[in-house]
Amino acid sequence: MNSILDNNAALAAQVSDIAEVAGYLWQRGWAERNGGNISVNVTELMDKSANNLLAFAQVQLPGTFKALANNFFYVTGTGKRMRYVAAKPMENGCIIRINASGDAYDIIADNNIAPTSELPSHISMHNYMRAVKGRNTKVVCHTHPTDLVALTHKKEFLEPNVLGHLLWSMIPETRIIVPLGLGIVPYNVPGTMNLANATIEQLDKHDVVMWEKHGCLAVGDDIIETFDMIDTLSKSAQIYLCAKQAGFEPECMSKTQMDELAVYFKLPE
Ligand code: 2HA
Ligand code: ZN
Repeated sequence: MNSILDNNAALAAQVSDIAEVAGYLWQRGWAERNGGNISVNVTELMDKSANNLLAFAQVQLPGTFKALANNFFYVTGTGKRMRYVAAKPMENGCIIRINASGDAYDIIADNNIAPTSELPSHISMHNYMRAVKGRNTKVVCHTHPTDLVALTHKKEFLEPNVLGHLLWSMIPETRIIVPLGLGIVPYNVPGTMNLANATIEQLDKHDVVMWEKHGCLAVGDDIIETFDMIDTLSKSAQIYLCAKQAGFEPECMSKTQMDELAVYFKLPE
């Protein structure tokens, strides 16, 4: 079967990175059944002929996302499993094109696979990052890291900055690789715009947020680096839980040690 990737090496390389990360999400045990979803803005990788591709069907979006007009995204498919996205990304995801008014999309390649049910929330986050934050982030990645989700079951960790600071204090890398810390979004029904809007509020200050008792969502410039942020936070969560399982309270890096890192690596405050 012909694929849109056949004559576009840059797009093929991007989809290959997405498949690589989908494999990591599965291997980590963060992507049971169809858990998690990924969208990546691939507009800069598309060639002009993509505009002539026939669409399978046009679907209305639940709003107008002007900053994404005429943009293209790779999106994992609804109900699709990450372990199969890893093996066959174009059979478990699709390329969509947002229309010129930013209020609808069509699926243009390779197959007529409906995007993740979280698409309206992903699109609203991509739009927010570009229109309001003025950033060219390309990735939204949502997954269910067991250790991080476990920590959202403790009420005091849901207070602003508590969990983020605790995870920063486990290992220097976390302060450096996730410099904007961790946002917390109270429990909401998955796939709803309530959850999306509460997430967007946190994306004002953070690139990674925890959804209480559900999962993690990260925005980033690059799918590999977006995965790395979640992976590093998960490492911190494992160190914390390992110490607790061994029966002691971890000492944690001190505020002075973390502030020193911020100065040395010129991290945002
Ligand atoms: O796509 O993880 O939150 C499946 C989910 C929804
Ligand atoms: Zn989820």
